[in-house]
Amino acid sequence: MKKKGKTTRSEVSKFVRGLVRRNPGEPEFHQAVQEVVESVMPVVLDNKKYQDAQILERMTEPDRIIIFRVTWEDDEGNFRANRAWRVQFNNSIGPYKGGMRFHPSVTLSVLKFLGFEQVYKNSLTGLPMGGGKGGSNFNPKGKSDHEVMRFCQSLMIELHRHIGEDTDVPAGDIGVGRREISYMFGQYKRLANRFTGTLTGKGLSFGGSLIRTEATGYGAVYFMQNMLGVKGDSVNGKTAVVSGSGNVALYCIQKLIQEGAKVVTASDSRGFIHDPKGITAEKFAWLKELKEVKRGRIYEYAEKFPEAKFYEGKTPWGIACDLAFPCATQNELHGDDAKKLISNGVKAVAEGANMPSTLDGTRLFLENKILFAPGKAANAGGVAVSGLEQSQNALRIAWSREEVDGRLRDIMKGVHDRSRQYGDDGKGFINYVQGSNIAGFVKVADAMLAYGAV
Ligand code: NDP
Ligand code: 2IT
Repeated sequence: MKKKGKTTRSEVSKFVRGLVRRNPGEPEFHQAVQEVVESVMPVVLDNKKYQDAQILERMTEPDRIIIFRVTWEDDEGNFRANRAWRVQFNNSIGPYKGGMRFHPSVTLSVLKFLGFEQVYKNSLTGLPMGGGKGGSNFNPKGKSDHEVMRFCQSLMIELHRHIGEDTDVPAGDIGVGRREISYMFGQYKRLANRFTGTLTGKGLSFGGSLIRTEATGYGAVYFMQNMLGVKGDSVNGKTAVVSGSGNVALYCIQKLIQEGAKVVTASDSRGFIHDPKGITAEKFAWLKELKEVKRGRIYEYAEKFPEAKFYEGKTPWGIACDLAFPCATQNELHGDDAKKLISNGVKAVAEGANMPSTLDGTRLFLENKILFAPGKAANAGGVAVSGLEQSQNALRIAWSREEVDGRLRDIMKGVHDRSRQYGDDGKGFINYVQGSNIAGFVKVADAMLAYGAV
């Protein structure tokens, strides 16, 4: 047994060394692969069919990457240029599917990590979706609606030839919400002269799905409910710490309030607010308007509600809580933060963001037997409802809120149960990292084996 453990470890480091050599200067991509390979290596070592097929080498190489320049004109009449990418990672079980991110920190490494994660996440949902991701180093913050429109239209002039309802279906992510999807879809429709479900997250009057806006945040809370449910517990009455104040964070907060939890924090890249009395439904309505309509900053919450305090340049992980929901961005929760949460008695963590915990942070949660739901499981609700939007578009129908929410709840239970199946150590602990990685991997790997040399 010990010998086998050692072999697994050395095979993981050998594989990751090769990956780093093949993909220099891509730390986020290395990190995402390392985490998955640590989980799936024992399965690969136990199955000659996977080794013979070089399955890990193939699954860590994207099918293709499209890189292009986006030139656009700002409101002062200056020409501006950005770089954009679409990483089409793996379409073994369905058309490429995944969001577009607009943020100055976007690099190829970031999009490869996100595309790689998306492959496993989409597999876990049980829906027929492959994995992809795209984006640009364009910064929508501070830009006028017209500037954002011109950027989106220019981007789509290139992207439109690479996507389609049966090829690749982009959606939103950081910096890409309803406004950006609408501009991109409008331009896609014009160029393709076809009205199809080629993007998801659309407006409700032109093919969007009810609950898509809420889906990622709601889904993270449903996943948490499933984890706590195994222990006969629930979120009701718990204190929760949430990071971020974008799409995922907002609807995570809303669902937590509805389920009877007390949410005491929210944040953005400038700092976090702590409201010891909790964000009530009334305060949430104000916050939602601040972020979604006024595009305001989180410190304004502390100006409006004097019981809250704004902590500039800080993250919320030092605030005592039962439940933690990192919902902002990658690597926002480090080993030291995990230690603070654990010493303050955190019971469970569900990642609304993609890879918000560092490898150190994740290890500490698992070693301390904290219920820990990794992003690819906990935030799968967003892409799952995107998948439901694709189905509705294909059928040319629109389901009710109740119908979509019911399906989302069922899908999140499915994601939970599949992750539990492969992550239960038989001694009372469920390692959801291992479970979700293996469950996501097996389905895609087996499809690739069936196809032969692809
Ligand atoms: P939004 O753009 O709506 O919000 C992002 C939030 O995170 C903002 O509060 C933003 O603050 C903060 N943030 C972004 N970058 C940083 C940074 N470098 N440091 C600190 N804070 C930062 O994005 P979403 O809510 O859609 O996405 C949040 C996370 O959830 C991402 O990891 C995304 O990949 C993931 N996700 C999103 C899904 C979706 O459906 N939208 C689905 C599944 C996962 P500020 O305004 O100051 O930049
Ligand atoms: O990371 C993600 O899963 C998303 N940004 C959502 C992708 C989608 O296609 O809805």
